[in-house]
Amino acid sequence: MQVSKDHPRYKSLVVREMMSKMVKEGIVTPTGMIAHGRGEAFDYLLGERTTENALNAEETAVALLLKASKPVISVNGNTAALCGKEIVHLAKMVGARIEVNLFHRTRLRVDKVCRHMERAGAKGVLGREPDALLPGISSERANSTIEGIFSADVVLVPLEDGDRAEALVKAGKKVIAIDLNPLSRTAKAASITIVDELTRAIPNMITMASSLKADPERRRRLIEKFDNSENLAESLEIIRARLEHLAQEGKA
Ligand code: PTJ
Repeated sequence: MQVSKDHPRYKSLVVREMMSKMVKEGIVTPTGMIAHGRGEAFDYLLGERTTENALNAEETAVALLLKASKPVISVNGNTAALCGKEIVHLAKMVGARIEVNLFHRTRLRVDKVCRHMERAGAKGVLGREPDALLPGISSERANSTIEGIFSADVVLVPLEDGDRAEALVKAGKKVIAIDLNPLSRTAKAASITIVDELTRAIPNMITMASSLKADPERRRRLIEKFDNSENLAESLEIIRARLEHLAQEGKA
């Protein structure tokens, strides 16, 4: 489909076209389009911008990744499609491993997503040969690797709503979620929830990683001060205030 650049939702339409191509290639699962649509709806409510509290969560998340001794970035189909290259860049900046972990898991799909990440420059991608099961997870997401998520101390989990974040926290790990829905189970269970659109959040985090690397004192303060319940409440308040403002405009 040809998308006109003058269309008011040009960027959104281009991303949708790319995602639907990725569905045909088997990288994004068909229900990944529904997940994407839910994300777009929440982004609309948040004003399609990175909020102050999201920026703070992003910076704190980078501080935590830099502090970690075994950080891992978990990648699913949507994440690989939306920002594979940027994930590889961030992983290099913070010294994290990349593990492909899928909800709709088949060997073929895992291999396709791993290859997609390898084409984006990733080395040593984990996930093709899971050798451990994370306890307390009812889905295929329990499959993990001992080298990666199973023994990680900090796990970055972009774009999922499920029982894995809670199970990872129960297993003693710090979990960083990236999720536009501040009400999702993952958002509530995570140690740090970045309520921002993935393709805005990851480039921000790459930039932050350069300056935070040289500033251990700032890293320490960010981690010490962060409170995820407050952070989520701020996102909800932004949505509430925006809806109120729009409702008043509608009346005027
Ligand atoms: O590739 P698979 O098989 O592992 O499947 C991946 C999906 C995304 C289909 C699977 O994890 C899933 O069904 O996810 P959910 O339960 O729909 O949760 C996705 C969450 O991510 C929702 O809370 C969305 O609001 C949020 N989300 C969607 N797109 C974005 C997003 N958050 C940030 N940036 C986005 N671009």
